[in-house]
Amino acid sequence: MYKDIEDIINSIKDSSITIKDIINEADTAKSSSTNSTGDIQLKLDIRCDEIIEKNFSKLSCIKQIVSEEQENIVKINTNGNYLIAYDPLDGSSLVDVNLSVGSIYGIYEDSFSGKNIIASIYVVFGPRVEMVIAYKNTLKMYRLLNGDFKYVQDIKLNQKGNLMAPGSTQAMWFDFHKKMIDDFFKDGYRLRYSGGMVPDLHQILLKSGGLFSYPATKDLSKGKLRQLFEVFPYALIFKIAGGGAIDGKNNLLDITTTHIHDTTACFFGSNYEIDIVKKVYKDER
Ligand code: AHM
Ligand code: MG
Repeated sequence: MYKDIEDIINSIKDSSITIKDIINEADTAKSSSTNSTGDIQLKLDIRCDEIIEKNFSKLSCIKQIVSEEQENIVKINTNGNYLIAYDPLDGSSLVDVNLSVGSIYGIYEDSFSGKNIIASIYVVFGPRVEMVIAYKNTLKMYRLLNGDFKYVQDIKLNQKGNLMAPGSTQAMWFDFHKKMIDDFFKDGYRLRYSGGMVPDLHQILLKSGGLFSYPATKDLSKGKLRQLFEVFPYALIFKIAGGGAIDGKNNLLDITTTHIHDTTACFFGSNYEIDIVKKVYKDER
């Protein structure tokens, strides 16, 4: 089993090295197509997706893959053991303003559902390229140096942090949500929100805690972020980091997925902040 996971990690390393070059050089113009959520795809999204798919297709341990950029599941090997859901380049429109972006991968067994996720990996493309791997109760960070990913540190959250990343359109927030976020700021929390969940969550993880939220809103009753590609991978990461990941009331990994592109409200943070969210959301909605 470990050999399979190692093969998957090596495939992601290879893809990431190519993606880094593409980000540096690529055309960030819009393509003529939209993805399954209706976003206009950048040529960059499509190229990154193709690279990842090509590399995963070489691995016999993979049964199926599904990308945020594709409508359907792609079958790789009927006898494979693993299913991988991935977002090839999350926040890709930020490349044009030279902010950090990232790739997110969730590795599942048996079926694409939160309870079956066994490992997750994200890669941040910023001034540096860093990879974080959550597997078997460990959370390890690596950095790309001279063509290779070198181990840097394990990641652990404090019980309480001081960073706040409040997502979505504030005009659409419910009043109780707005009051909760305002109260965090009154309590001294500092705003850290770039609009890219990978660097925003990376900052919270590395600076010991806080809260990232993408709530249900008046216009999006199930939030924006996708369960399989974005939410479940980070839910596993925050669990292993010693924090929490909830939809307001329930643990994110307990959510039932009915469609591969389902979204959900989500909160990721250290325990102190997650407990406050639970208290506020308990009596609402
Ligand atoms: P994308 O998958 O289309 O790139 O969108 C996902 C991104 C996340 O990285 C980020 O947290 C969120 O969208 C920001 O959305 P908003 O601008 O509504 O806060
Ligand atoms: Mg995304």
